[in-house]
Amino acid sequence: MPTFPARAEVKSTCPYCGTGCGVSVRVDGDRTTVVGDDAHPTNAGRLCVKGSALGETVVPDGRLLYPQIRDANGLLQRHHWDETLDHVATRLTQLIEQHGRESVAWYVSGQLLTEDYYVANKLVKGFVGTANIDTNSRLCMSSAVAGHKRAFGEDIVPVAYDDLERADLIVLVGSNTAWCHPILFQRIVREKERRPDMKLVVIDPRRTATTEMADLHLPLRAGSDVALFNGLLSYLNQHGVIDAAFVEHRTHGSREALAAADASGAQLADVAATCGVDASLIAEFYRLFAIHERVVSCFSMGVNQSSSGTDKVNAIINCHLLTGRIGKPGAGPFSLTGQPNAMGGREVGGLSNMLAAHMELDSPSDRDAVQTFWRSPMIADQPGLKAVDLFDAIDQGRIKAVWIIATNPVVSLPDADKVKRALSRCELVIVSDVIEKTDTTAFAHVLLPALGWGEKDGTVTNSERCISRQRPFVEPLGEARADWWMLSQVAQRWGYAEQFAYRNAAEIFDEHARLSGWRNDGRRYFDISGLAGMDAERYDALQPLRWPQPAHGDAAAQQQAFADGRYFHDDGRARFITTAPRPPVNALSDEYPLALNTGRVRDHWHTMTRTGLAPTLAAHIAEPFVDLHAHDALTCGVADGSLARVTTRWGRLVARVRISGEMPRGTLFVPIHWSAQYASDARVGALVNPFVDPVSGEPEFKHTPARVEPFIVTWHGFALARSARPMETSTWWTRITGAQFVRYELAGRDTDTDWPSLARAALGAAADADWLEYEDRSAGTYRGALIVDDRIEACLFISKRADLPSRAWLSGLFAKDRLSEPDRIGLLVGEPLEPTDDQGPTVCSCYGIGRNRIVDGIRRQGLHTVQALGETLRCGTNCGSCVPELKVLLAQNRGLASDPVLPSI
Ligand SMILES: Nc1nc2c(c(=O)[nH]1)N[C@H]1C(S)=C(S)[C@@H](COP(=O)(O)OP(=O)(O)OC[C@H]3O[C@@H](n4cnc5c(=O)[nH]c(N)nc54)[C@H](O)[C@@H]3O)O[C@H]1N2
Ligand SMILES: Nc1nc2c(c(=O)[nH]1)N[C@H]1C(S)=C(S)[C@@H](COP(=O)(O)OP(=O)(O)OC[C@H]3O[C@@H](n4cnc5c(=O)[nH]c(N)nc54)[C@H](O)[C@@H]3O)O[C@H]1N2
Ligand code: SF4
Ligand SMILES: [Mo]
Repeated sequence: MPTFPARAEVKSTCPYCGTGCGVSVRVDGDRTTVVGDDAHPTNAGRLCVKGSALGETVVPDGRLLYPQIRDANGLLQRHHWDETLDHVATRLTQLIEQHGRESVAWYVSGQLLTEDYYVANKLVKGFVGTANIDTNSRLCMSSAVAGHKRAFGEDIVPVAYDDLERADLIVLVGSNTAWCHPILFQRIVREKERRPDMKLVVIDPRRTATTEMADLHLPLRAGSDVALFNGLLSYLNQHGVIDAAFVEHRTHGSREALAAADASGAQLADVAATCGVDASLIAEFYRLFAIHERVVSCFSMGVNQSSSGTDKVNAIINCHLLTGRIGKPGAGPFSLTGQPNAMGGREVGGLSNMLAAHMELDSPSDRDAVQTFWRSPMIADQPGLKAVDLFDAIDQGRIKAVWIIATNPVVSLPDADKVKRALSRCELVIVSDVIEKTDTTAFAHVLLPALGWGEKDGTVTNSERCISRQRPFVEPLGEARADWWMLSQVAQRWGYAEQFAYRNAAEIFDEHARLSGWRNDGRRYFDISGLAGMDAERYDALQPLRWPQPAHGDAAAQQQAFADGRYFHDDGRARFITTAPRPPVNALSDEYPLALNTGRVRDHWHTMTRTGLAPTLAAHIAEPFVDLHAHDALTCGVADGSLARVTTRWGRLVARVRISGEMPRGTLFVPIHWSAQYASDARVGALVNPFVDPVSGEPEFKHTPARVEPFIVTWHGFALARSARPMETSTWWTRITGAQFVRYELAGRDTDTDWPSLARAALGAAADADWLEYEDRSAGTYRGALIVDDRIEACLFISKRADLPSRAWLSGLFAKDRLSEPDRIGLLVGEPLEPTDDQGPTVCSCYGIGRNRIVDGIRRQGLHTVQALGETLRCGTNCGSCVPELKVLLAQNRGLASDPVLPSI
């Protein structure tokens, strides 16, 4: 059992995005307070709202506590760790003996610590002898990895966060940085405030919180980035913006790349037509790029998650190579990593086509190096299956067993219903998770409880190659154990006790560090051998630092990658890659005329297994939605706030229509977060086409042809209740975690429901209960509130239309110990007697400031700047993630007099 030393304050790293902010944690009884770590180089004390709300997720709710094995009746039964691990080891051995080692697979995650990841990769590639271990980074970073390897000869990110502060132009391509890397975005915004001449260009089909802050927004057609950057390459060449010496001596392939770029991009009008963007906007972007020597091009999922993702990456890198704007302060292409340890996973070779420590699976000498170092009986010599193919192989019965660790593929893979089917057919599904009920654990034959954040101990590496410690600060719940421990236990049962004798994370990190220097001699940039030899105590005290950290040589001098003009292809030169634009694989049609784009919202993390627990985070966007252009809504016959069905060739879902004004015509946006645990029918993965990039294998998550239709219901409703009670029987529902209650949004098709009886059955009817009720059967309206000891216990509101009373107002009533008389009257009439009681939907999650309050401040109090709003209402002054939304509200309401207060849901 890992022992946890009691400390007053523990420094750790945020387990969400690849920004990798440092946190400082205090535990007081069962309350955990998380603030930014002032000393961390990434965030210097700041945190976004997800980081600030971490304390709300360090809770026992929903945790997977014990190992379990499914019995012959299909029921999960609790077992001892020893029995469970014996079972896992024996069953895997049986399957390998019967069907060969390619019949078993692992599917892991960029949310594993480097130490867990290292052990998983070592076990599978060196001791099972297959490379059938892939990771959710296939869905995320694999196009960037492939692009880096093609251009640089090694997967190297040559930019650091300081470079953003040194740049004169920052280009954000396919990145909603304001919501997905908030602290990084704030560093950009602050620098821009300090140096207003610094320019920010955002390239994204949608208008987003990020584009709100941009000098120039190019709303290009989905998938057309290669055309845009080929055009840029051609333009730079035409205008002589070239570092000729660098191109000649440090690169190869410029001539071919330029010829290909000219073919599609020599004429601005052609680029404008392909990208669907006004030629003048494109010309302005090209001009800005040409005149600024210090330019950083950041890119993330709008680039990577595409059937031409790797080419997009290289088309961007080509422009930096032509201008020699790489390996210098304030310049370079910058792949923003998504998950907290996406980078660490690449260090250990987590992808099925990589070996450990940036060594290559297809190099005999690298294989020999790794095998010798590991003292392993074998080493995989063929690339394993990539995520989408891996689940296809499970579906086809070629893979008989899969061990899934720290990822939720039933939600997050494309064609996700097929993933369900594959898992339901698979002979042995082992799942290690921190949460008991997920869409994926539902298919497990063996469930292994893992340590959660706050219990885990190890390291992660962020977007700028900074290694930082995640330290434990609470005792593990139940029998949860480290992922590396489970894997090592199975290895030991297979007779590899010596090679997997780890007693703690420090020993694993030490081995990882040593391997990085093994037979390296400067051939690989990834080298942290200087960190080898730390004992547990020094490891525990490890301060954040960037790699490389070689044992020999000057680490500080090597921090600026490529500063010496040396790349990692055999000849030491970088490569231009010839790229030709191609549209998304799956074209729009009459049947599916709209392009479905998927992505993230500000306050949720992926499949919500953790952020779904935090009331603060549920307040910003409570429900799954489909965002579309007003014209398309009209054509499809759906109205703002109503429910719509979205259908593709692969699947369908139902979500709330939102007409935000952010979507270009012909496109839809649906968030990725809602699983079957949180909504009846909103798992967007089921709709996404499974086409992948031919080089990286990364799926085309951002483009699936779809159609939208009204989803007809006869009633809408919602319920709030202090103790969770199932309201999951209606046709459509979403569950939302509140501070003192659980909330359900509901809709249904049945008529003649006896609402008073249903309310009592679903929400409780204690003998001393006092029900405040109003019903108008002919109008289809019902309002009922259960009051116990003057406190509201639960309520249910039903209407034929979606315009129900304000949830924000009702949430406020749950915070009160006693209801006042006006509150009671409000419940009966269905609206607050005093309109200021209704804050509206939350905009600033940190201080819980709602839209109505902000609009009121702008209109009635004359708060006409973000600063004035912050000074008076506090909104936007903590994490700052809502500043772009404040700007939109200011633009909409400045100059409008008081009243009417916006309606709200
Ligand atoms: N709040 C929050 N933050 C997160 C996460 C989270 O779940 N929630 N997840 C983390 C992870 S793992 C990741 S990978 C990152 C992802 O971070 P981002 O990549 O910033 O996020 P996404 O919302 O997936 O997509 C980014 C943008 O790409 C745009 N886009 C779509 N198609 C195209 C195209 O063809 N070209 C261009 N140029 N743009 C396009 C979309 O409209 C979208 O606004 O976020 C990390 N941070
Ligand atoms: N349509 C669409 N799909 C997408 C994307 C998209 O943009 N559009 N983005 C893709 C991207 S970039 C990503 S990164 C993926 C993310 O997709 P997933 O990885 O499936 O999402 P998570 O919800 O983060 O899943 C992590 C799981 O691990 C558990 N967990 C957390 N910590 C630990 C731990 O330490 N050990 C163990 N054993 N379990 C742990 C959590 O409870 C959770 O169940 O989604 C991809 N899918
Ligand atoms: S930006 Fe937010 S989510 Fe990302 S690491 Fe920092 S605090 Fe965590
Ligand atoms: Mo990701």
